[in-house]
Amino acid sequence: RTLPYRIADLCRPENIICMYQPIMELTTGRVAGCEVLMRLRDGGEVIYPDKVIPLILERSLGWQLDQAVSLRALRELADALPKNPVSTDARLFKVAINFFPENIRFEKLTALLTPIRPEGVSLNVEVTEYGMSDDLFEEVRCLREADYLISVDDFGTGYSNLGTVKCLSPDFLKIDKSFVFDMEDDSLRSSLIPEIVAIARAVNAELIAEGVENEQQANRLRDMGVQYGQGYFFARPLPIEEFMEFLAKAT
Ligand code: G
Ligand code: G
Ligand code: NA
Repeated sequence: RTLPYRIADLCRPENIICMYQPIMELTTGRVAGCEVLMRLRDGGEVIYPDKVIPLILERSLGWQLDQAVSLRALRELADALPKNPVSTDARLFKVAINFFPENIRFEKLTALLTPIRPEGVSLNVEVTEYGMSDDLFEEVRCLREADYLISVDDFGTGYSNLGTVKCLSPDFLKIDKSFVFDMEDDSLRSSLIPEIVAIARAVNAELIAEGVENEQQANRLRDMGVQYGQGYFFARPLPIEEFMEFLAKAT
């Protein structure tokens, strides 16, 4: 059977794989946390989100998936982190999880996450820029009051303006990787990074650059005032065991 017909099966917990991509503090080189990125197991094959997300949304499986990913990731981290020396400094450790915009509801998310939130870990809820809407502001305000961190993902690719970002009042803006990729040839896009830095300052958010693939990018971003970086230069999304090895080496 073709993928669309198997999608509900693939979204079941036993087929969910969680990968962890480190997020680095650019000034110190320390690991600030990670982003959880899901993959689906299809027999011997691994399917990536971009291929299945449209199908998942079409079939209203978004909540099933976000729940399964959170449960899996937080269980794996709760098992693994205490065995790793960095866990002693875990208050600094931020775990970012992606949620579909319709799942960013205070009641729904806290019911799911409160019982499984590992000790000493800050949970960082990622919402894509194009998922931002008026009814999200109140949900996000409640989540922040309950000590959740909020990141706006793919920032710069949507249509949010200073006003929307100010209303949302996120902790982090994630600079979309397309801006970082274009840095070398000083394109229009990369010239916008200072503007993004200014927006972040105006709304009191910190910046995470995505898609950092080399040292020059990391250094330039740091010099422009971007606090955090994520990308292949530091590490690919890693399975939990390899992520723990990365943490052990980084400390
Ligand atoms: O790992 P990859 O680059 O293929 O991820 C692409 C995008 O898929 C991510 O940027 C994120 O927006 C989305 N994504 C990955 N994992 C999840 C997840 O568990 N839940 C949701 N809602 N989106 C995810
Ligand atoms: O939706 P979001 O932007 O959060 O997803 C990040 C995606 O970008 C993941 O699918 C991840 O695999 C991918 N990614 C992470 N780091 C890099 C990188 O340095 N270069 C490229 N090309 N992709 C990356
Ligand atoms: Na994301």
